[in-house]
Amino acid sequence: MNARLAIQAIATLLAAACAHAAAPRSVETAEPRGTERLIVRLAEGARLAPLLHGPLGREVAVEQIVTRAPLRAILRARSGAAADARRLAAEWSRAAGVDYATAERFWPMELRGRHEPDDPLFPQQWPLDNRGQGGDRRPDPAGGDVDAPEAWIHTLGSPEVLIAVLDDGIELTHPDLAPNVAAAGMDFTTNPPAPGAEPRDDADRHGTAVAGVLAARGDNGIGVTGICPRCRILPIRVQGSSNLGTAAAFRYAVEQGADVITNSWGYTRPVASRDGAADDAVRDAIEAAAREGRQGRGTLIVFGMTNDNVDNCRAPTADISSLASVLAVGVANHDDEVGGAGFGACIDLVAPAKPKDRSTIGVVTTDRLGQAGHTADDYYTGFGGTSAAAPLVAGIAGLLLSLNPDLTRNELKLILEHTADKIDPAGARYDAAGFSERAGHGRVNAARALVPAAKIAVTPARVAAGEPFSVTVTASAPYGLESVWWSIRGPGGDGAAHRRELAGEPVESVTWSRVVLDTPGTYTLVADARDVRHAEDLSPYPHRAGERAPEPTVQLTVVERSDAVSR
Ligand SMILES: [Ca+2]
Ligand SMILES: [Ca+2]
Ligand SMILES: [Ca+2]
Repeated sequence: MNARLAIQAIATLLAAACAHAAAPRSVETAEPRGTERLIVRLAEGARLAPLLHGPLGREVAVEQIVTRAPLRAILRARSGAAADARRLAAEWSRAAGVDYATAERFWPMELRGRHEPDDPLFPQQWPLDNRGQGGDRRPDPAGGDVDAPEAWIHTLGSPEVLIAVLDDGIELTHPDLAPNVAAAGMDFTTNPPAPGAEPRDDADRHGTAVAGVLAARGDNGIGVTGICPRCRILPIRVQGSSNLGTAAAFRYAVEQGADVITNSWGYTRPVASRDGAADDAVRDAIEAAAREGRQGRGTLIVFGMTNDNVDNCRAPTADISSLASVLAVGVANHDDEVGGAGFGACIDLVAPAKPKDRSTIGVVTTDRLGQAGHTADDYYTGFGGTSAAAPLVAGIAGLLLSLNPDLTRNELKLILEHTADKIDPAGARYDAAGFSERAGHGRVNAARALVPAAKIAVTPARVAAGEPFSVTVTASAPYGLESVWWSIRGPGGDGAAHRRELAGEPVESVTWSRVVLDTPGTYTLVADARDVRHAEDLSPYPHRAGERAPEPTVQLTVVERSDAVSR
């Protein structure tokens, strides 16, 4: 079977699995479909020929010798009947020298759509998988989270991906963090900086919570899981550092090979600088990291915006997140509502990290051990806000880099933005380009970010027969795009695909202009995109945008030519 056929087979299996899920329960007890084929394995040293020449051999033909030692062979019932294959398998399995014989059967199967870790506090971690744990009563339990279990079937994160946490130190010996901590880190609050980024005093409890959201070890049977359960953490202590110390911390992170630097902090009053956003030394270090880190691919620098409801992108409340080289993260709540925190023209994304109100559960994460930290426990259930939103986004970038370490900083940003969900349209008020000063490009979605995703737009959406319109397909794929295409379904559409081959860029937008339709009616335009790995990868990874999610569509109305004249 060639690779493309295999992928079609997987798609067919997926369709079969879906059909099975929708079928009545009796399907589960029905005999699975069989064929005339059976497979036998002989004991060590046993030979097939004597069996074939005896009474067992009369009704079968050898289709294939699969292996010779031990001997495995596929046989075929000469009658062609599945029932005979099952009877023959039973007879062969009782014969001397036969290890087993079993008939071919199509057992119903489904592709695993989720990976649920065994960490005991995971069921409380609603930003990863929202099932209404927070006491909210949303009608749609699919929202209000980043769809982590659906993302984790593709990767749990790679230990090759290093994410620096600039904060007030991290409890390095916490059993849920220690397996993912790359190094003891560095403390930049002193001059010279001191090795080790442990918390220093009782007030230092924030970084331990941030690190847990990012990369607490998952599937280890204890505590919580981070969004990137196998990424590595580089701890760096900056709380209380000077501008020179903070700038040095960014340079250190880059020198240590950080792929992403996550920051859940800001200055509490405007910095004396040209725009009040960032001191020149810090600004320079951030811009250099974004430009030159990762051998020129660029280090992704993520900042949480303020938890105050102010414009972080303009003076006098401008924040470090207003720098163009920073990915600025705002916050959404359980119910996928935005608002109540930092906003403005510089916001890129929001992440679900805000409890609905004081009565609902917060973000559950690691705490300093024992009496130290937020609680007397080793875990804390009351974290949240942009401090938790930033490491969620940083960790999803880590998952993307685990799939494709060559992605540039800008490509990471574009993929995260392209695949974000446009939550809370009433509160966000997205513009025509899909941007909102309250939600940025939307709420991050890890599952959508990790697979090919496409969107289609048509302008104008209503034309006269023969009047030109244009179609734009925007797509992303972590491995890079091989092609995008779209087709028309409707009265005068021929269904033919308008295809564009691409050169492997991870995000592309392609426009077909001056398209015309001569037959009035309502049309549906359907888009899809495929990644460059589709031909060689046989895993259940969906290599087409339409393979897992519904195909992206848009409606177009074509009216009579006379209507256009009179309108
Ligand atoms: Ca979900
Ligand atoms: Ca854990
Ligand atoms: Ca504690």
